[in-house]
Amino acid sequence: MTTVTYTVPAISCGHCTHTIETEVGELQGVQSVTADEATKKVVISFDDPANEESIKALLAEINYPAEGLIAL
Ligand SMILES: [Cu+2]
Repeated sequence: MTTVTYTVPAISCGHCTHTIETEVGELQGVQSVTADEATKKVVISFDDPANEESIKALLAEINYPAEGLIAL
């Protein structure tokens, strides 16, 4: 399993974190998603077939683009 942390500047309230957790959580292969309103960080753990490209593409699609990779 791979865990990544992204900064998502568009997070502004609890609805944002809920949307991200729900949408990314539905992606096949994603094991867990934790979005934090205060730090605007999203921690995602995933296995195949999910990958960073598909996760970032989904975040962009739901209007919460990831700013960068913080840690592998
Ligand atoms: Cu919000």
